[in-house]
Amino acid sequence: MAEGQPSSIIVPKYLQEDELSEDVRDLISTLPTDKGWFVNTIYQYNGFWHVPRQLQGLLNCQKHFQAQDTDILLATQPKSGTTWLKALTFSLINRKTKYPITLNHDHPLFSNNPHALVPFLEFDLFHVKDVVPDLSSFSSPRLFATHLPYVSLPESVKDSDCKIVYLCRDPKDTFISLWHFSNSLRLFKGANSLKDSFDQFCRGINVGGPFWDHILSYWKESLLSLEKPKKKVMFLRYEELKMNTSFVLKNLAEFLGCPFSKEEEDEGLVDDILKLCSFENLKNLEVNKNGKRPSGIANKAYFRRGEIGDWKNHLTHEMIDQLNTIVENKMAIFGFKF
Ligand code: PAP
Repeated sequence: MAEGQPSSIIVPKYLQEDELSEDVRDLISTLPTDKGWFVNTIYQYNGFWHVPRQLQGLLNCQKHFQAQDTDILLATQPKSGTTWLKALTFSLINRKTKYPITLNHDHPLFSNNPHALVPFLEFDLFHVKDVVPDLSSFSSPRLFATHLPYVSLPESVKDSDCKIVYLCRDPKDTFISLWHFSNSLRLFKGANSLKDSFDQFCRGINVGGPFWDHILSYWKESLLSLEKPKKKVMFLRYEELKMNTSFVLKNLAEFLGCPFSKEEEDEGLVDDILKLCSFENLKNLEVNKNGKRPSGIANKAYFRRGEIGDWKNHLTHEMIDQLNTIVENKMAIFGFKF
């Protein structure tokens, strides 16, 4: 148990520091540190901030993960809509083979949290010290997720034809979602204050931060990939997905090589997937109301409000200006705006 954390609290496995391998311990002893939101200390590696177990997963998957050309990797920063993207993509790619879309509770999304269906490379598969996971049970196309920035992806992901779907979200909403999430885990005595967390977020110090560099790392790759014969990175925004979900879903299906046929559209399959993966449907399922991840985190922590603009209820005018200015200063020169 880390200092500052009350003894009655169970720290989720993926945040525990006691099972780190020798090389990760050696590495973190050399890295810049700051105060963590979930654990006492976070570490800066290759320009981005990580919890120690994530670093172990990062190094392990960099070393051992062999991407296949047919793989699909969903990349996000924490709290930018990962759970939703997992549900949508899982439904899309499996609809013609293993899991036809149905709203009568036969589909795996009715009994599994989306995180159980689409594992994170660094948190769920390659996170255990000295263990290389056996991925032979995954059928093609294999679907994985990651919170890693582009620079830290395994080389085989960059060198293969595997596809990457990146989803970003307005940092004001990402921040509020992350702040609520960190407090809902109640890992520390007392809550992380909004002001302190905000100051850290603006300095880029949060898991996956700086947010501007994380987003730009994939934004630039998505632009580069437009010039290649095969588009590799599809760049999505939570806000677009929310406002124009069926249009984005159809584009996503095209990009993943499984476009909707006319018959499917006529049968209303697009709408069925949207209903299946909607915030209201997923949030109210028994598995997401009362289930837990193997890490110990309650599934309900992934479904809070699912809206655009909740930041208006929390941030002062000064805070809003501050975050907007960061976006303008760091991102506008790359043609990126929120
Ligand atoms: P993760 O990166 O830790 O997996 P992630 O799923 O990205 O978390 O973030 C959770 C956010 O997505 C929550 O936002 P909020 O705090 O602003 O409410 C959650 O409500 C939202 N979310 C989860 N599922 C959906 C969904 N089906 N539709 C829209 N938003 C969703």
